Amino acid sequence: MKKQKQPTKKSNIKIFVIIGIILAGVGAGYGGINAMTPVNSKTPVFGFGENIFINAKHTDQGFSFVTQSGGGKKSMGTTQVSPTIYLTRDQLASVHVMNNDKDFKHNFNIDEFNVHSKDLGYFEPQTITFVADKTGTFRYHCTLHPEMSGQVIVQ
Ligand SMILES: [Cu+2]
Repeated sequence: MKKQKQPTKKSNIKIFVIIGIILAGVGAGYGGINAMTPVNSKTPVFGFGENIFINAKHTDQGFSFVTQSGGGKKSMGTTQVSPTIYLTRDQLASVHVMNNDKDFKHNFNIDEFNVHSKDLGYFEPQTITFVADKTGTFRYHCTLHPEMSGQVIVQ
């Protein structure tokens, strides 16, 4: 009787080890889908940050950044020029930039957080995720058009 119990215990341990390996693998795979590394950090983070939608626009008054209208009926007339971006310290933020200017390329930058989009063509979107890891008032801007700028306030 005793002789038979020994091998049973051993195989139980083996099963636990195998389950452990499987769970670790599933965990890593899941992380691979959802983890992203902010542009100013070496550590991948999970989940989604505060979403900031901003568009580059060209009017008779010149070039500007505006909040994305979203296309809904409610958003009619609520376009804000050079909107101030408010964040809390260590908050994860994803900036979704879109160029709505048919004639000119634009880019989006927040130098202090290593946020630099490429020069975006007409209707070209780019999302940049960063961590607001310091407090203060910073400037976002387009390097091609100095008048395109606004504030990022991290509290
Ligand atoms: Cu520009």
